[in-house]
Amino acid sequence: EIPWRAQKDRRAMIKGIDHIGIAVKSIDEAKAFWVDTLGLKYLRTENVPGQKVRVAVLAAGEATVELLEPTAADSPVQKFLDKRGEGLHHVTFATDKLAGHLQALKVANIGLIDEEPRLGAGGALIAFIHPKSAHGVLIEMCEHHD
Ligand code: CMX
Repeated sequence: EIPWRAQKDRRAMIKGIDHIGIAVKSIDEAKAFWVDTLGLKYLRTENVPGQKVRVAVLAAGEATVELLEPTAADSPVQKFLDKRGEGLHHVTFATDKLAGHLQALKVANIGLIDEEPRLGAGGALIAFIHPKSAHGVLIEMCEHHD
């Protein structure tokens, strides 16, 4: 049984969808569909060395779509492309007090890829929940400080 206070804390954990990550072989090629055809506004491309990806950020209302292109053979996105091909890679929820929420998730026996927040795109703090603990979806939690 989840104590009342813990339940309340959990309801406050997710503030909204921050972005949806799409694994692509080439950002340049994928932009032809996502930007030129679908009309999402291109905002910027950045390198995220800690995750071995290049990320193109596209505006989609309150949220963004991130096109993820691997920058190394051992990038998690390269592994995903090899195994499954291009497609939906992860969903990212905005949160605050990320470190505290990670502790609560760990206590609840949720499989965490990152037990501590780490640095992601745009200088945000991020952490991943393993898809095995999330009904087959790779979930990222992110905390912005801007
Ligand atoms: N979505 C859903 N399921 C996924 C997945 C994904 N993105 N990636 C892997 N899986 C599944 C696999 O299909 C596999 O399932 P089965 O055992 O049923 O076949 C299982 O998870 C294990 O996958 P794997 O190929 O053996 O890969 P690893 O365990 O080595 O790595 C993961 C998987 C999720 C732990 C790894 O990709 C990871 O650490 N990801 C977090 C970091 C990341 O993805 N960074 C890139 C984005 C960075 C950014 O946005 O800035």
